[in-house]
Amino acid sequence: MKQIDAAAHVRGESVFVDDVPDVRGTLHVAVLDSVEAHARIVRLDTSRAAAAPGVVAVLTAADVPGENQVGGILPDEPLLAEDEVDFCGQPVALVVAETAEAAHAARALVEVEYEPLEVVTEPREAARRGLLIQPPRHLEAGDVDAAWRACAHVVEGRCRSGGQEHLYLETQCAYALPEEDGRLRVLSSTQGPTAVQRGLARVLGIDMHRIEVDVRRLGGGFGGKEDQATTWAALAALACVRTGRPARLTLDRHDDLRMTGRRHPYEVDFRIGLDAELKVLAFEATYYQDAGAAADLSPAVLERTMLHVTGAYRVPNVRVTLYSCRTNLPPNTAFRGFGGPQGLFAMEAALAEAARHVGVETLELQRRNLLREGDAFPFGQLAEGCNARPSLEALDAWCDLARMREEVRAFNAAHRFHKRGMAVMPICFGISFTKRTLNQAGALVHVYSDGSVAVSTGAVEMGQGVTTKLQQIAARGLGVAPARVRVESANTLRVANTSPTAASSAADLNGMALARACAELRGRLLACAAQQLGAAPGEVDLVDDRVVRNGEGAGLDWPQLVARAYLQRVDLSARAHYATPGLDYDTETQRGRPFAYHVYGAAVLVVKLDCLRGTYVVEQVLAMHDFGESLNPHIDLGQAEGGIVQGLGWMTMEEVVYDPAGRLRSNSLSTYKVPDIHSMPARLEVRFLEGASSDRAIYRSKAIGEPPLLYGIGAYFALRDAVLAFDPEARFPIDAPMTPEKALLALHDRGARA
Ligand code: MTE
Ligand code: LUZ
Ligand code: MOS
Repeated sequence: MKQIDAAAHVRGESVFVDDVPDVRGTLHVAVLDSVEAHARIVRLDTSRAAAAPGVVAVLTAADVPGENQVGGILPDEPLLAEDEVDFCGQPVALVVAETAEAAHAARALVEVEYEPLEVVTEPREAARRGLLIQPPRHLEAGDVDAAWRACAHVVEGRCRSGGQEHLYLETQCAYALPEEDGRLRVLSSTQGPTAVQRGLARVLGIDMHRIEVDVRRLGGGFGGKEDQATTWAALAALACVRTGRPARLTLDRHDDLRMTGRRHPYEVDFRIGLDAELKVLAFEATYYQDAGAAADLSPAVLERTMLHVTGAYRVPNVRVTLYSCRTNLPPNTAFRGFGGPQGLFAMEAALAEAARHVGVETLELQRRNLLREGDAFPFGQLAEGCNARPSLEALDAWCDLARMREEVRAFNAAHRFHKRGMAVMPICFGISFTKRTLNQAGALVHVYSDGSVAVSTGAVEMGQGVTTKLQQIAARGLGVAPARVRVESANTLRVANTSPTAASSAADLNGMALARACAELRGRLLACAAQQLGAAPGEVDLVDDRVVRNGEGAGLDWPQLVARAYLQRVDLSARAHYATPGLDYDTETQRGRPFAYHVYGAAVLVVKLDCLRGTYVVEQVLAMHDFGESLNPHIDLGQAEGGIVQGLGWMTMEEVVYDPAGRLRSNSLSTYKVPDIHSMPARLEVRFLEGASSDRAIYRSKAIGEPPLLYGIGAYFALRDAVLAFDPEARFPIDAPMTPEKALLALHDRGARA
């Protein structure tokens, strides 16, 4: 089945928040943000802006009726700045006007006087000063100190991976409409309808039942709207309750780039030890996460990093310490992979350094240390249904990695100024929110008397195809044609207490709740059918829109059955709830089972580097991926390809640059480069690992949204391989992304080697 939104998207008919026509009297909101990264506000004068043409109100922190606070995990993030600003881009005041143009024009008339304070933009510097979001996290397994003594090789190093801009096509936006009795209806581009509902209740000081949040679809989220959509919905809602009129807020691209957070940059110091057989015996590391100026989701991201420090490998002795560092930058947030990619990057860096030190191929170390069935992760969970080795073996059988290596070597021997590089990237990603509570979902199904079906869950469509999958799940669960099923918007009135669409779990969790609701309805309808046909309940079933009895058509189709059930006063609506069983991770002891299961796979990447210019192309990415039994192979392939390219961007060209004053330099799409059609690998192929299935997710499928991004990490190490082919003595920091500038320095900067 095709992505059901596809046709409407290409015709421009799909409705996003900005496409919803303005209700009469709608006002427009522009946000004035801080131009200082850290400062005291000594004067804030809104009178000139308030007097400007078209302006209806100018609002500041003093106008917030409830709590001026949007921090989800820690209460450390004011909605509007009070007497201090902590990052450039922090909202300070709102201009509410009759038109968006008037609001933007008047923004410049708000007068703010700042008294600058000391700015910290480096996570290590923040850690040195004790500027931490929370006490450091620490995870230990085995006996690292004893293990070093048994090591034949011990290698130390450090690495850094950079931030990444979500660059959803639809920028952050919300539309708040006042209703009777102090009620509010909010259209929000959010991954978390309930998070927005809860956040607005807090900021406005009203009950959650007065706030309806409705989400039809997003023009992309990628984690950027898991938590950070709340701020913009709250600002629109604030304008709405303060003026009593509908209010709309849409960030333009520059505002969005400047004001919102990104993927967390990480710096890591590591030490890795191997025995004489090249088995990794010990891994010790310190992680410095750049959280930005407020907690946002950083503690959760840090936890996921901690649970991914060993990547797809078995490491018996581990000791890691992780710091979440408070800097004067916009709060960083969820981004596809949620700290997992940063963990895997550091492990690959350690293996690559160890391989170079020992003088073997990294692939040799990877092969010898990949997880096997039943191996323990450092937090105690066992690798079950472990497809780490099967994925690499299947990749090898498909591509012949030794032959590929030979071809790279031959090319490099024949070319002086062009070098190819190759890397294999095994992945392992835990599925479930690490916060146990979030692993639940609800579904509501109505069968109307004509046989058509309407489904509601908390799942938010953001291009990943969850709506299509839910439609398939409902059709399969009821035994009807998919065309009978309509998946409705995610709406807090229909399904309450939803988890954000995140952690790749939307189809797993909502799909399971939906399947349960459908099973309930199917049972009721089959009882009705059996009665009608005078059959025993076990004899009848629903298949392809009709009732079958002992495998034969029984002369009763779905609409007839539904009409009959309605006449008989059978309840044609059902709701169900699902909570992932078996999760028992204890954050105190840091032991137990945080994940329902892991997703595995292996990819090989080949790059070609122009050693005079530092420019390069990613020529091939071939991935053998563990999809489980895919719910929808078309959608899942799209997710894999999109995730891979987003990972390539993170590792190669997407460079977030702040100056020491904390001002964003890569503040537009001319200075922040993302992969486009021209940077697609000439050969990008993803295959389905055979025999993969999971008994822990809906219809034996596996989550797909985030894991494939991790293959992109291989691009960094393939480029490193190419640099070392040009100059085996090259010394350069492991610092992703490997932009062409950095590649050029790695190739030629003698100074860096001193
Ligand atoms: N695909 C598209 N097209 N757009 C997106 O915003 N977000 C990704 C992934 N794939 C995203 C996407 C992220 S970060 C997650 S967590 C998952 O989709 C969420 O959806 P799922 O749980 O249905 O996989
Ligand atoms: N969000 C979250 C996530 O709150 N917890 C998680 O574990 C997670 N993992 C991936 C993406 N988003
Ligand atoms: Mo995805 S980072 O879990 O929204």
